[in-house]
Amino acid sequence: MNRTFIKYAFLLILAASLFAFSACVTVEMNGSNAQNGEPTAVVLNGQPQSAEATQQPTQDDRVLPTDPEYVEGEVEDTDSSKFATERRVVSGDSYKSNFFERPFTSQTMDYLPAVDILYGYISSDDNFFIYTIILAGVDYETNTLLGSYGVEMDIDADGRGDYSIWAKDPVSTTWTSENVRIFKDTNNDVGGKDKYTSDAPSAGNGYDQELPNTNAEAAFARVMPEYPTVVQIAVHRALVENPAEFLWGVWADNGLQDPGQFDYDDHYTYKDAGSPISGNQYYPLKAVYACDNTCRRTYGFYPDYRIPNMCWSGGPVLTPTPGFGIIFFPRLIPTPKPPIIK
Ligand SMILES: [Ca+2]
Ligand SMILES: [Ca+2]
Ligand SMILES: [Ca+2]
Ligand SMILES: [Ca+2]
Repeated sequence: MNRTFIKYAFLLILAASLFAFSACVTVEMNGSNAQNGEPTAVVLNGQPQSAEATQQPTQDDRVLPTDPEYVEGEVEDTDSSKFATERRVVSGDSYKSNFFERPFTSQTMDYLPAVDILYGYISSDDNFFIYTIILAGVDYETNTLLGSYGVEMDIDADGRGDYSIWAKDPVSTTWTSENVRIFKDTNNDVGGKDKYTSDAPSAGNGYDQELPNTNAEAAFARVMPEYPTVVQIAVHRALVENPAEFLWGVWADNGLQDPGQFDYDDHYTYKDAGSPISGNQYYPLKAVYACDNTCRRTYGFYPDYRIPNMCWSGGPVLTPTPGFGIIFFPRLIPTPKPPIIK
């Protein structure tokens, strides 16, 4: 056995144990204890409004993200493939609390593996926060990731998202800023009146300002080389005000795709949004469809109180075990599964 093998074996074991450990302490974000009852749905239509988007020339001489080898935080999400053939989910969707598990078409409830998040990770380097989103599969027809993949960052930890960064229909396996867009909420109305629950129907302007992605400090995305179901989004620290402490959560959205309507559950009533849970009075999905998000993890701080949208189990956020703060990364990616239906 050579040293490399031993090292990888060790890391694999470490990763596996960490994984099991974190699975125990991870809060089911959209648990079945959807205390607030039915969701309110917000609908965004069509593609994100285009802001004279200004694509960067192909030759990019800006500072690019590095290859993240380690993760500094993870969030687990419901795997909806389990009940996909039954066109329903059994957990993970708590509409009124802004937790969505909706990787299905509207009305017909066809399963969409390319918008079914399984895991989200955060890594970083000197210049970037790098988010990794693992999807259940690729789109059945295009064999690619189809939709908008994004991250919301709450940089003042008030429970309201402040920035959202999106990559649409990513295909490049090298870092590109093409089709990567950055939105900011300038009037703090993401989350609506009550940041803990749905305010629908209300009409704030959500993430109302698009920032140019052509400056030296930019955001990039790529499909992870050799992993077609994994997308990575790298956000230059300076773009989001260099936060040391913040919350982050990830998204997949091939439905509304409209940051201006965030939070969706403040715009669309539960009834209009529909529900993916069979037996729910609002089943099936309607206006808020083909999307998935995770609860948010903290980065750089460990509160013992509940912040809206945070993954929450009723106790303090666990600090990383010394020596286990980062785990070997690509070994955790599940093998893509074959199509289940269709
Ligand atoms: Ca999911
Ligand atoms: Ca905030
Ligand atoms: Ca709200
Ligand atoms: Ca706003």
